[in-house]
Amino acid sequence: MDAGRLRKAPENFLDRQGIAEVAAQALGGRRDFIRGAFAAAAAGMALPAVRAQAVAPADGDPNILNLTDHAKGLGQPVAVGYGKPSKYEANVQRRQSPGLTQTTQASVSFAPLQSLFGIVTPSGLHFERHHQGWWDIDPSKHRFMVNGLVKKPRVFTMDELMRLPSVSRFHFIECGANTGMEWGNVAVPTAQYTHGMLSCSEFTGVPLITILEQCGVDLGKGRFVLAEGGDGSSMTRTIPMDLIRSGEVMVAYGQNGEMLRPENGYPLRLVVPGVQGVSWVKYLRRVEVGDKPYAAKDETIHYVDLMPDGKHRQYTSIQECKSVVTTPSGGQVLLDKGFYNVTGLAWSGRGKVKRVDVSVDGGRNWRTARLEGPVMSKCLTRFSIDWVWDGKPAIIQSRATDETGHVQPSYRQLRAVRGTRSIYHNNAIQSWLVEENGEVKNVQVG
Ligand SMILES: Nc1nc2c(c(=O)[nH]1)N[C@H]1C(S)=C(S)[C@@H](COP(=O)(O)O)O[C@H]1N2
Ligand SMILES: [Mo]
Repeated sequence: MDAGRLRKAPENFLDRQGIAEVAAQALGGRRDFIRGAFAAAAAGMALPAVRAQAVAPADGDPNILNLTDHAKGLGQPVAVGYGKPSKYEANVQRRQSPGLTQTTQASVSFAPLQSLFGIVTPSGLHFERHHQGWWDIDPSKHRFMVNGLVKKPRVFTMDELMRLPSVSRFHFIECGANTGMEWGNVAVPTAQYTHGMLSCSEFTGVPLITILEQCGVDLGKGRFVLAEGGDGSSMTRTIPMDLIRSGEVMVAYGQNGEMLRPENGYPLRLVVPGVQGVSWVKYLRRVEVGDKPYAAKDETIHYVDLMPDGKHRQYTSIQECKSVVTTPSGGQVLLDKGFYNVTGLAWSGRGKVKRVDVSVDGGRNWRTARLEGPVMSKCLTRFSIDWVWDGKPAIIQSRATDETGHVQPSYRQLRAVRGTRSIYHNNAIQSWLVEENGEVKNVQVG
């Protein structure tokens, strides 16, 4: 690997050779960056022995002294067709979690949060959760039906839907099971696996209320809507009419400026801002207006929370205020003490993030982080704070507060209310331990 590959950036995963090369570079004086070391850490291996490598001192760096080939020759012709990332970014991938059963028919892949900047998830890195596999559905044959408590039940083609007035908005989507393994203190190694069932896109579509009004919806009796997917999972979820009347719920065909990806519901999905991912029904083929919740399987058996008193909590749809530091985060390695830009993501299903505090001593002291604007409702918000690492062990945490005043709880506070038997809806504070050798580990702090 040449020094041109090295950059000050939150990094993804390196293979063993990559780690050795980064370590060798570091010995050459370029020690102020972070590289991921998950491949070695996850396999329980020690970092490979560093090959001593002759690296020129900074003022004699051949990469700045010599004229490069790309400065002398003719570059590639225009890249017509659909563009791809640089080959040097090949480690930035969605992955199955080492904490879950590996299947060939993978049911969930996680987004590499530790490698992303800003708030938007590139469409090719959006997490996936399929209950019955994904499909690439012919949009000319896809139909969307509206029935139930409406005067004029109707079936729409995609062309008809795309003629209606549209809106585009940025929103996060988080699976209710995100961070679920942490309930059992299963320390999956990276932010990709702890928090990667989370993505954020600009979605384009038609507000569902516009479509329902065209069909003559009875807003007196019609207090709930059942949304149904066209895949074999029989994915059906109840959406309260109050959410739909707010205009936020969208029948979406666009994602980040292009059509939805097949994995994410092409050609049509429901966007339910602030609500857990399961309600964002993909391959949307029908909505039915009704007068009570539908008690579908994915809201009575699944996505319920077993409380300490032995009762199940149902219809707990809103994703509460939450945050995670993505750099430094598990699997990354700080190669030297000194300055770091601690950065991460915060979000709330109830509105805007108001404030994020960061601790580097396991929650004893907190400092308020910078929020990058624009801060949007039910959308990821990027935060950053300066940190000078003294080379001693440190525990890094972030704690978000939303505009309703909800403060992200510690594990102790969350368990006091929710007990220990949940799978879903964990919004506790995440802790990353920075060890003296710079390795960053997933730990739980009470
Ligand atoms: N039709 C259909 N819709 C679905 C699902 C599904 O399996 N089928 N999975 C749900 C779940 S549990 C989640 S978390 C989100 C995931 O959306 P994504 O795959 O675009 O990330 O879609 C939801 N909508
Ligand atoms: Mo989900």
